[in-house]
Amino acid sequence: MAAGFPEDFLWGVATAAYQIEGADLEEGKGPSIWSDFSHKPGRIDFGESGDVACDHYHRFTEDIDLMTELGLNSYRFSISWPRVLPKGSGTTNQKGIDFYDKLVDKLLEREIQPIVTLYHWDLPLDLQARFGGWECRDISNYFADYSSLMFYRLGDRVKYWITLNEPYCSSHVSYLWGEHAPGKRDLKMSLSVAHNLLLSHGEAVRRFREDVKDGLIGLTNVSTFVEPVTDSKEDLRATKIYDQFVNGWFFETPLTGEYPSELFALFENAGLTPNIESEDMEIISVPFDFWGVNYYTRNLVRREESSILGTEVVQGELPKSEMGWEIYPEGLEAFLFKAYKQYGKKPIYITENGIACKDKLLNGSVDDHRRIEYLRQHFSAALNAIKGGVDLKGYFVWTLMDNFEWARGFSKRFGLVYVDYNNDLRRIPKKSFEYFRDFIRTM
Ligand code: GCO
Repeated sequence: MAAGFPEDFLWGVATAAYQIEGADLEEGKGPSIWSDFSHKPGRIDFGESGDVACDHYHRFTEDIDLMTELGLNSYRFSISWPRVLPKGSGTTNQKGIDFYDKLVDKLLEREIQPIVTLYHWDLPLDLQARFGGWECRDISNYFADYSSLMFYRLGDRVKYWITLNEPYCSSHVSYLWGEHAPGKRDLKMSLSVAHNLLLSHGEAVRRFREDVKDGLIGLTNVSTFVEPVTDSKEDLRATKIYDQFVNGWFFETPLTGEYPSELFALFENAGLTPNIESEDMEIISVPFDFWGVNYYTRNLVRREESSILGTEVVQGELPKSEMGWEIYPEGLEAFLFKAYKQYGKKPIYITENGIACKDKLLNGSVDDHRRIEYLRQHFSAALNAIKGGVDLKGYFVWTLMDNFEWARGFSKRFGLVYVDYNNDLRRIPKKSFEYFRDFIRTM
C-alpha cells in the first residue's frame, strides 16, 4: 500500500473507449460523432483517427496483464455507447455487450475494481443525425435508457459508475471552441448542450437508484485551479467569473440545482441562457455519491474587456508539458481542498491526472523521468489533501498507454506504457510504469 494513503484507497489508471479500443466499425459497432469528425480534413493533427487506436478491443487481455503487473486494484474505462447500441437506441449489439462483459469479468478475476464511465464523448452518430444529439433535450431520455441497459447488464459486478466525463468538454470544447466533435462554435448552443448534459446526468442517476441495488455513482469534471494574474479588483473578479465558467457551472449546478448566479445573470442579460423547464433543476440536482476530479494544470486569469466573460486566460511561466499545460502540483492540492469544502463535502476520486511528455524509445526502453517527477509531486499533493481532511478515495493516472489524444491525434503521449505505432502497436512499459508499480507496493 502506498505510504500514508488509506488501506482501501483505489489506485488505478484511466482510459476512454474511442481513445484506445479501435475496431471502430467492427462486430456490429455503430459510428460515433468521433468516427465522423476524425475523418473531416484538418480536424485531427496528421489526419489521424481512432479507427484502430491501440486495438484494445482485440488486445484487452494483454492490457489487463499490464494492469495486473502494475498492482492496480481498480481501472477506469468508458463504454462506447454506439458499440452496445449502434443507433443509440433500439436494437442492441450483443457482440458489443459481450466485449464489456468479458472485460469486467477479466478485471474482477484479477481483483481489479472496474469504474465505468458511461459517456466519454463518443455519442452515436445516428442520434446526432436524427435530432442534433446533445443539442436536443430529448437526449436525456436516450441517455437514461442507455444507462439503464448498462446497469442491467453490468450492475451485478460493477460497483462504481460515472455518468459523464467532463461535460465542460462535451459542451464548450465541442460547441464553443469547436475543437472536438461535432466542432461547432456557438455559445448559446453550447450552454444549451451543457444543460442537456446535466439533465442527462440527473436522469441517469435516477435510473441508477431504481435499477441498481448497491453501488456508487458520480460525475467527473474538468478541475482546473484558477488563479488571478494580479490581486487587482479587476483580475480577482475576472477570476471568479472564469472559475464559475470552467468549474462552478458543472460542480455547483448538480449540487445545488442552481447555476452560478453571477455568470448566469451575465449570460441571461446577453440572451444566451438555455430553455429551462420547471422540473429541470430538480432532475439535474438529484443527489449522487462522489465527484470525479480530472486535474492537469492551473489557469491564470486576468480582466479582458473584449471577451464576453470579460476574462482572458494567460500563459504562466512554470515548466510545461507537451500539451503546453503548466506543471503545478500545488494546484491539485488547492483544488481538492476547495472542491471538498465548496462542493458539498462529497467523497472525491482523482479520476484523471497525468502528463504528456516527449517520450522516445531508445534501445527498447523509455526513460520518462519527467513523468516520474510529475507523478511524485502530484501523489504528494494528494496525500497532503488527505492529511488535511479531504475525503479522497482514489487516484487514476491518465493513462495506461499512449493513445488517441483527440484533436492532437497520437502525437501526445500520456501513457505509463509506450505504444509503438510503427511496430504492431506493441506495448513497452516506460520507467514511470516501474515507478508507479513500486510506489503502489511501498508500505
Ligand atoms: C480529458 C479527457 C481525456 C484526455 C486527457 C488528456 O480530460 O481531456 O478526459 O480523454 O485524453 O485528459 O488530455
